[in-house]
Amino acid sequence: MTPMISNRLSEEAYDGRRRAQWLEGKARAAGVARRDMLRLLAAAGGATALASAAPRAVAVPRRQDTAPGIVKPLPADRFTIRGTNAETRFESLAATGHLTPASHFFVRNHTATPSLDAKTWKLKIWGDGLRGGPKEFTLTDLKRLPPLSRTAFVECAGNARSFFATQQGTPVSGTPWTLGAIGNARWRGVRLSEVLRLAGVSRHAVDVMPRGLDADYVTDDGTNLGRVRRPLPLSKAMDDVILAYEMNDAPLPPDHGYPVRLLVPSWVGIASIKWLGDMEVSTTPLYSPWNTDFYRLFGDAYPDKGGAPLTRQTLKSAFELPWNASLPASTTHHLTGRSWSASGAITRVDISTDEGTTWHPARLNDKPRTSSWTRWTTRWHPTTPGPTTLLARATDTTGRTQPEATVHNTQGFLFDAVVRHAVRVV
Ligand SMILES: Nc1nc2c(c(=O)[nH]1)N[C@H]1C(S)=C(S)[C@@H](COP(=O)(O)O)O[C@H]1N2
Ligand SMILES: [Mo]
Repeated sequence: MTPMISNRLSEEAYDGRRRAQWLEGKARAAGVARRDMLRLLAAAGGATALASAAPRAVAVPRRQDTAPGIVKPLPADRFTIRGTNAETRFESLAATGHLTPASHFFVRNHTATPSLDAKTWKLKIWGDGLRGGPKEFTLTDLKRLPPLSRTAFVECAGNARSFFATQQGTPVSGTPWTLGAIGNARWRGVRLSEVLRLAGVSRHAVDVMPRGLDADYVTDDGTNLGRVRRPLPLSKAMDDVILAYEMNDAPLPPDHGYPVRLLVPSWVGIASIKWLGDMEVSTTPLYSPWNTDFYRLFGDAYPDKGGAPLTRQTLKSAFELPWNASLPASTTHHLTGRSWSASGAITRVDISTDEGTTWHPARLNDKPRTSSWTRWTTRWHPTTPGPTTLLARATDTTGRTQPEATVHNTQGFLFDAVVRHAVRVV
């Protein structure tokens, strides 16, 4: 088993360092125009440093439309860049429907989006859990199999982790996401179970280990953890997992796993390995840092050596409003938001505008389904100007309701508490 290291690693510091390295590389690369440099530096919040080096440079707006290793544009009104990752601004989802277009979908990259050729791409399946030898599948091979579509969200296990610090006063390590490390899309592809059967999976197999084709992940202290990979028990792999080649009726965009990613419905985002390259099938349990050191719960409330590897995502709600939004008093506002659960469909969403003293149900606008979000609306007629907190609390078919606080874990996973959304009545 891999030795414990993650508790010493700060994902956030790593992200920052990666960004600095990337900018340095870009700046050194021949032919980078000053305009682009300014743009890159503005994106990194480094415009001040440049301004002193080049006092005559014309100020450029903070367009923030790029991030290290991400291919698609990241306009500042839709995304907040966090190191090598891009968080969706929840308020920008108000302009989208039930499905999140790629133009608004968050990106979580451990390293950088690779440039892959679908024509030469192959998925290699290998390991002692196969009856015959290794098997290879081209994209054409996969597309010959019966296709299947499914709407599901991909959500980072660390989504909303910043609220451990800001709302509960217990800081955690990792990318300080607010609520936008989630997107809901229609995924089309083939069943992993079908491909595993064709590959000759044996009845003694217990785990599979999908692995991405992106670069090795090197931690802040220089440890090379190899390529992003995380074991999946065979029971899940043979259940509802999809080898997806389309997102919202178009080929997967580069940042979301082109040409083929795994889509593991309901599970933590890390399970849905992007840019899939190979998969080991094993008769003994498999380990990678992503199921030993990361994506488990560590902390006072958990066993000394940590809880079991995370599987299902949790339950959350979010308003489609900017933080500290100004809302005029004595006006009826139609507030919108979304709630989601990985364990069951959303059965109700309750709203409070008086610190949780009274709650009233929001109107649900989608047919609620597990692992896909439900949009809701509520009316609010504030009378008194001043700072106010909006609360939205979801309940799902298993009877679970969002709690007031989430039990602390050091890496800030699975935040499920009601988020206190600050607004100002003006
Ligand atoms: N190969 C590879 N797969 C990956 C990752 C990665 O960095 N490399 N990040 C994972 C994590 S932590 C999450 S939350 C999701 C994010 O998917 P998205 O970028 O399409 O939103 O992809 C997962 N799959
Ligand atoms: Mo993630």
